[in-house]
This record gives sequence, C-alpha cells and structure tokens, in this order.
Amino acid sequence: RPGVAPGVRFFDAHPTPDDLRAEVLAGLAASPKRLSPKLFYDARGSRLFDAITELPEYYPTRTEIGILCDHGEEMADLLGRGRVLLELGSGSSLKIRILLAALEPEVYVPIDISREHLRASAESLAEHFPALAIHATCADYSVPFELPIEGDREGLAAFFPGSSIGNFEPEEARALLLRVAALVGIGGRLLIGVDLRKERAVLEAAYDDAQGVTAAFNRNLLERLNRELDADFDLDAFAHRARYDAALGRVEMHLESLRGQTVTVAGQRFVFAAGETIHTENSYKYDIAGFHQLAAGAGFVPERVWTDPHRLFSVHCLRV
Ligand code: AVJ
Repeated sequence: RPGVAPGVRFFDAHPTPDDLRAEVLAGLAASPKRLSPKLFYDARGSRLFDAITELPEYYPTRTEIGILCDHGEEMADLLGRGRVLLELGSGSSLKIRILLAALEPEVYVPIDISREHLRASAESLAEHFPALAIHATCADYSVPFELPIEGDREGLAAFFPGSSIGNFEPEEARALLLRVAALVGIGGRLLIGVDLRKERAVLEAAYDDAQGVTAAFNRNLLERLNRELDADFDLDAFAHRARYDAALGRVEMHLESLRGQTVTVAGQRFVFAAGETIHTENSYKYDIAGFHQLAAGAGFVPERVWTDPHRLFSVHCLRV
C-alpha cells in the first residue's frame, strides 16, 4: 500500500454501510429516539473530538495524561515490558506515546472504528517508533472481533483510555470488560481510564463548552446522516443539550428538535415534536469502589489505581 510506513500492517474488520443504515433507522424509530455515540467518529467527528480534548472545560484528557506521565514506570512494571500491547479506541492521542515509551512493546495493536483516522495516526506513530510492529485494526470493539496476532495469547496487556467505558450501560460495560479479559487471557492486564463522579457544574461545562466544539461534535452526527444516508436534517433546527443525571451518575447528550418537523433518512420519514430529543450519548461516571465492583463482575482483580490530586479522573490496573 503506497504511503504506509514499513512498521504498519492494516487489518479491516469494520462494519459495512448497511450496518450503519440499519442501526440509524432502528434508533430513530425507537421511542425515545436514540443514536449510538460510536456514530460520532467519522473523519470530521474524530477531528472534532480531538479538538474537544484540548478545550479548557474538558478536563479528562489532560488529567489522564498527567496521571500516565506521573506513574508510567510503575504501570510498565505491572503491565510488563517488550510484549504485545492492545489499545481499544486508539484515536490519535498522546497517551499511547507515553505508554509506548515506558512499555516498549514488540507489537502494538491499535483498534479503532474510524478507518482513516486510525491509518493516519498509525503512520505518524511508526515514524516516532521505527522498531515497533503496528497491527492497526479497524473494528467496532463493542462487538466481538478477531485479534490480528499469532502465537501466545496469554498475559497480554490492553489499554482502554479516556473513560470510553463510560459510553456503555453498566451491564454492557461488564460484557465488554469480559471480552477484554478473554482477549488478554489468564494473567493479562488492563490499564483503563475511568472518569470520576463530581460536581454537576464541572461535568456539564465539560460537555457544553463555551466555544461550542462539543455542540458541533454532537450535531456532526446529523451532518453525517445527511452525507451518508441521504438524510435532510436542518442543522439549525436541532440544538445541543448536555445534562448530568446525578442519580444515574451519567452525563447525557441530546439533540433537541427546536420545532415540529419531519425528516427523511434513507427514504424513511421520521416525525419530531417540538422539544423532542435524540439521545446521542451517555457518559457514565464512577467512584472507585463502584468501578472495582463492575470490574470484579467481569473477572478482573483490581491491582492498582492512580488518581490526580483533585480526584477528577482515575486510571486502574486490572488483572485477569
Ligand atoms: C470518548 C466517550 C470518553 O464521554 O467524555 C466528549 C466523548 N462526548 N465530549 C466522553 C465525549 C462529548 C468522551 N468519550
């Protein structure tokens, strides 16, 4: 493949466009209407998410990076050096560079749903880590997929940063962790970033920033449907909403229809009442004990947890 750096091999297990169509039509036909947050990450959505991670209000990314910088060597002691490192939802972050420098794995397997974004970040990583074998895998990690590695499948290390686990309902999160436990095998370890419960004002600002980047990220979902499913959403007729439900411990994002309207998506018509929303994301927040309980339910033993001085964010090392 032209342009692919020597260390990068590319594996494609990406869902087909038919899956997108079926999933969107089912979500819009449901009551209340909903769309999966994984649909955010087309090429533009991935770039907007990268912009979110640099916003002053969005504390998770910089806080997690601080924790990785402060404790990288200790993490490498627990996860093991010079072996295989998987990453779920790799995006394009700085975080993995910190971990690759500390762990110096032989093989790095980034797994991401956004194909071109994955390819570009794998290639840029290959320039910085020329000795590293990178097996970039385009897959939806919320469903089972094949791992593109041969040989010993026990005692692997996986990294699941960013509190992406928070996108899943607790029961789904447990099922996902069970599959990760199977991927890393007996004696394997998972290093996972988990956002912590905190005051409403801090959480709501993080998901409704002053510059409107998160609003653009949320609305990009509708633009994507206009582009890819021949939909006719009027973007000005939907507003971004973010609200923390303290009882459920989750930030909810919605797109609110500002008037009564009918929208056509892939040839099907959907009626919106004024004020009706499409629920586009949950971002669950945990406390440490609550997350330990979830992890234990998936067969993981909590080995160590690190937080920042303000206790905004946590990074857990879990062992199978
Ligand atoms: C990528 C799921 C961790 O929930 O904080 C950021 C996504 N949504 N701003 C999060 C997101 C709005 C993010 N995760």
